[in-house]
Amino acid sequence: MAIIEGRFTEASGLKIAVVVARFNDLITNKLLAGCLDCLSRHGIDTTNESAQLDVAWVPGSFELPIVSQSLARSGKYQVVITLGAVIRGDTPHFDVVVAEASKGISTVSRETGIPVIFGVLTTDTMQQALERAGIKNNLGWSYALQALEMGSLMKKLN
Ligand code: INI
Repeated sequence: MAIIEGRFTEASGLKIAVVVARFNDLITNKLLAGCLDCLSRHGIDTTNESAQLDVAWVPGSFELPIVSQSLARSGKYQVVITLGAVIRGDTPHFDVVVAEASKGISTVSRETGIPVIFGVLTTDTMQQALERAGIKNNLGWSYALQALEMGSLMKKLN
């Protein structure tokens, strides 16, 4: 029996792209900070000179799939992390943006074979988003861990 699982400590050789939505950047900047902190503590070079990490900004979560697709297809990265925050508030736009972002991201992942981490917070209120972006817990950290695990796992499978 083979047990196939990813590790969190195989940063060397891993190249990661992070795509961040500028909409609700109070939240997404915090997610990005948590994400980079986790990557750095697991051995990824997150300095400005890094050859292991690139960060792309998009206007909103709706645009995460197209840019993830371009990065995944480039062949330069083993994992792509998306970061966004969609807050329901009073707008019906919420459902459209969440549906397009989630469907689009999973499609890119399956069609390119590159894991694309779904790091989009979907909350009813700004308070809930703040709690998940650092007040209680920073989910950016978890998304980074999931990226490391998937990068390592895919290396074993391919
Ligand atoms: N984009 C988000 O990332 N979060 C939101 O909460 C949001 N709301 O509520 O509208 C949002 N809208 C912008 C959207 O992602 C696109 O950038 C825009 O529609 C242009 O295509």
